Amino acid sequence: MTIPSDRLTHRDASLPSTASAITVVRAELMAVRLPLRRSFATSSHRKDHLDHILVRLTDREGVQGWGECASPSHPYYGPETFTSCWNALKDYFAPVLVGESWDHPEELDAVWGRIRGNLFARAALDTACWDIYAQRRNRSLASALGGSAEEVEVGVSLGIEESLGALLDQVEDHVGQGYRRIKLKIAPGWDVAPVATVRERFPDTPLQVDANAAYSSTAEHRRVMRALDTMALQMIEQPFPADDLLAHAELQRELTTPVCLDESVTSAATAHTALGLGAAKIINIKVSRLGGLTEARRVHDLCARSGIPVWCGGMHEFGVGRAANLALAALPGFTLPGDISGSDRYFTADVLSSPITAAGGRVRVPSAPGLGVTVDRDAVRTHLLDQISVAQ
Ligand code: OSB
Ligand code: MG
Repeated sequence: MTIPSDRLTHRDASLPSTASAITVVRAELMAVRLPLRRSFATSSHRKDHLDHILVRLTDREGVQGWGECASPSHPYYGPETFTSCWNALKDYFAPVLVGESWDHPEELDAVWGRIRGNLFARAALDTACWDIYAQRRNRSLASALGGSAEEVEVGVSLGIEESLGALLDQVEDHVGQGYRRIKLKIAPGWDVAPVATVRERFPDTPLQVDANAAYSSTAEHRRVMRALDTMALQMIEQPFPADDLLAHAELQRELTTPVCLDESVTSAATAHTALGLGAAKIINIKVSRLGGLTEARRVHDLCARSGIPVWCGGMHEFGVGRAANLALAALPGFTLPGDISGSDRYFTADVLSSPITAAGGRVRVPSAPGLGVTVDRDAVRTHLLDQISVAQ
C-alpha cells in the first residue's frame, strides 16, 4: 500500500523514496509468564507474576522484529486484559498485517485503522514493525525515532506496602541505588500520612505520587489533594477517572503541584484536548497505552510544541518492552525521569540475554540496530504458557 509521503511526518529524508517495501510474512505470538521478585500493589490490586505476550515478526527478507504486549491480566488499569489482547492479536491485528507491504511504520495506521481500541495489543505489533524498520536501515530504534540521547534518567514506581516501615525501607533502598526520583502509589486511606512521612524522612528527594484514578472530585478527596499540594511533589499523577478531563482541569487550577495524566491520554487527540482544557501540566507517555511508538511519538511532538514536559511511563515490561521504552525516552522532549528501572528490580530472570540495568539513576539506550537487545530463546521457552503463529 502507498500513502502520499507528504502526509507522513518524520520520514527519513536521507533515504531514497524507493526504499524497498517491508512485508511481514509471519507473526508468532508467545505468552510468557515471569514471576515478580516482589509483589506489587496499586490502588486496584496486588500481583506476584506477569503474563505478557511477546510477538516476533519475520519479513520477506528474513529480518525479525520483536514487540511486547504488556497488558495487565485484569481490566483494572484500562479495559484490556491478557486474554483480550491475545484474541485481538490473533484474530485481527496479525491477520491484517501479514502479507501487507509498507515502507514506514506510520503507514500501519491505515492498515489497522478499522480496528478500534485494543491499544496494548496493537502496541506489540507496532513495536515489532519499528524494530524491523530500524534494522532494515541499520539504525538503532532510538535513532530511527529521531532520538539521540545515549542514556536516560530513570526513577522507580513503588507500590502500596503493608506498612509504613516497609515503604520507608523501599524508598531508602532505591534512593541508595541512585534512582533520580521516587514515585509512590497512593489510594484513599494510603495517601497524606505515608507521603508526609516519606517527605519528612527524605526532604530533598524528588517525589511524586500516582493515584491510578482512585479518587473522585468530591470535597473529601479534594482536601486530600490540597494536603498533598503542600508536600513539594514533582506531580500528582492521574487522581481522577480517565474520562474526567474537566475534573482534572478544575483540580489543576486549585493546585500548585502539576497534575500529570496517564490513563486519560490514549491518543494524540486526547492529549490535545487535555492540554486545551488545562487538565495537566505534565504527560506520562506510555508506548502500550498509546497503541505503539508512532502514536507515542505524536504525543511527544505535540507536548514539545506546547512546552509540556513528558516522561516515559511503564507497565512492568519485560526486556523487549523496556528496550522500546528506552528508545522512545531518547527523544528530546523526555526531560523528566522515566519509570524505566533495571530488569532486576522486577524479575530474577528477564527474557533478554543481557538484562537492562540502571546505574546511578541512568539507563543506557541500546545503540545496536533495531531494539538493540537479544531475546534469550531458552528463557522464553522456560516461561512459555502458549504460542501461536499467523503466516501468509
Ligand atoms: O500507573 O504507571 C502506572 C505499573 C502497572 C500499571 C500502571 C502503572 C504502573 C507503574 C509501574 O507505575 C511502572 C513501571 O515501573 O513499569
Ligand atoms: Mg500511572
